[in-house]
Amino acid sequence: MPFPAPSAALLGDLAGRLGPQGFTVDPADLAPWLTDWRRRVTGAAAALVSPASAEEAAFVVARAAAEGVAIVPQGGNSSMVGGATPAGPAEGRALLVSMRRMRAIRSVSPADNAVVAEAGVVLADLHEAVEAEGRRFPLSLAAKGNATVGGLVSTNAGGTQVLRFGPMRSLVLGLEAVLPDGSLLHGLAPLRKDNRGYDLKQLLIGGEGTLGLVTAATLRLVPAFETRSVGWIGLRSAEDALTLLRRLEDRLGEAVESFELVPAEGLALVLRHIPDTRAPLAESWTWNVLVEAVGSGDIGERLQNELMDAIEQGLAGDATIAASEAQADALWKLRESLSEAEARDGMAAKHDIAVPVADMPGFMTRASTAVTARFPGVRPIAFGHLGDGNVHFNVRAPEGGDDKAWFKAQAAAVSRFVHGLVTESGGTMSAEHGIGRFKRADFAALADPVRLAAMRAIKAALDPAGIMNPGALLPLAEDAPGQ
Ligand code: 2HG
Ligand code: ZN
Repeated sequence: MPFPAPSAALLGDLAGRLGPQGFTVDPADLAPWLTDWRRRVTGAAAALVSPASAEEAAFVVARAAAEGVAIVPQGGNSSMVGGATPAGPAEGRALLVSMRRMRAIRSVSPADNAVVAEAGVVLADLHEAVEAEGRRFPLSLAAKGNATVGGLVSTNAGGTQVLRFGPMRSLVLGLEAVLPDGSLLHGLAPLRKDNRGYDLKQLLIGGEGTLGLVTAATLRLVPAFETRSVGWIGLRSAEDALTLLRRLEDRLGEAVESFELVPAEGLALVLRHIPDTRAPLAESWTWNVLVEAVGSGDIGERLQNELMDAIEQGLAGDATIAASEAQADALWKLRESLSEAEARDGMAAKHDIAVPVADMPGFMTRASTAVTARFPGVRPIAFGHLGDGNVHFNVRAPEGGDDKAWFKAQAAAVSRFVHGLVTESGGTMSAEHGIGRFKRADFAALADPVRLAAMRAIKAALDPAGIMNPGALLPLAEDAPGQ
């Protein structure tokens, strides 16, 4: 569907209402926001529009809708899947709507265990603000210095505490959002129960901006913890890692908040490329796990006893527990730098996949064997959120060659192959990053047609002109003939 360019009258109206802080067509202002975080695609937009309030955001969408002009929403521009880049069907004609000026924390209510944060609030700032009130927002990820509330909601982000608290879907109590016709949906009440039929906020969560523009969210908080204990464990197999997780859960219960898997080659990449890092254990182990347990004063001792038991019984090879917050941060840095270290090393076809947890060790072995047989020389590397059944099963370019040429020629075929294996295993080709623009074609080709048809029907009902984030998530006609 061809999208019109915004008329001079529309641009004039937006400039008038939003002022110089909120509206620009200067290419130098737009440039930093036109390329995705992974630097894989550069788009173009007619203007960069930055509303400072929900009312301004509603004005922008209403005026765009009246002309059928497309809108690409953007938060921290840290999408792993090109979800916020104005490339594709409306390229050069869309309004790039940045939510970064909406960065107020409207309220923190310890009594409700809830915070109301605007869409442009950066995750790290949110953490700080609620900590000052003796509470925690229990979702964290490596991009916390950039990722914003609106983007986290719209992608149903996951991260390293999903094991205990779930993804964004389970942490959003309410939303305020502009629907595609420009009307403002008010739903910020911090209700724990609300049975008035369809849960509209859940459509917007993970909707990738295709059903509306999130302007603020009410998020669930949990009590601050007394102490945390962070351990690093060396293991011989991923099966052992899963056995250890279940055992720690049996014995320490909900204290186990993170259980992150790091393969030997991943740790080696971090040590090679990231300054101020050092190997946590004397020997190199095929698999490593970072575990974080939180609780009262004795949690460190309890975790240590469990890990010693596991080593004595041969379940774990070696382990260390951080003796200070600085050491805990250093262990987390090893885990959180994986993505960056991998990127510095060269190109990789990236896959954010999930299968049933019990099958994950088996899947990683099957998929590694299959992908290296089909594409000789490639180097699979799987890391991440084992306890959620979600790993980043990335496939690195063969060693020594021109990795950019390889990526151009091979990455799409590798990804289709890996996503096919995941689908055969009853899994998902997007566990926490979304579909965005990069995975749309595979989603179109591999998803159950019934699911796709229902999604299209919802989209058509709420956004009949298709102006919200065209090219993200929903299949386009060119993606998969016949679907
Ligand atoms: C992580 O878990 C992120 O570190 C990034 O989700 C994953 O770079 C990746 O593949
Ligand atoms: Zn991840």
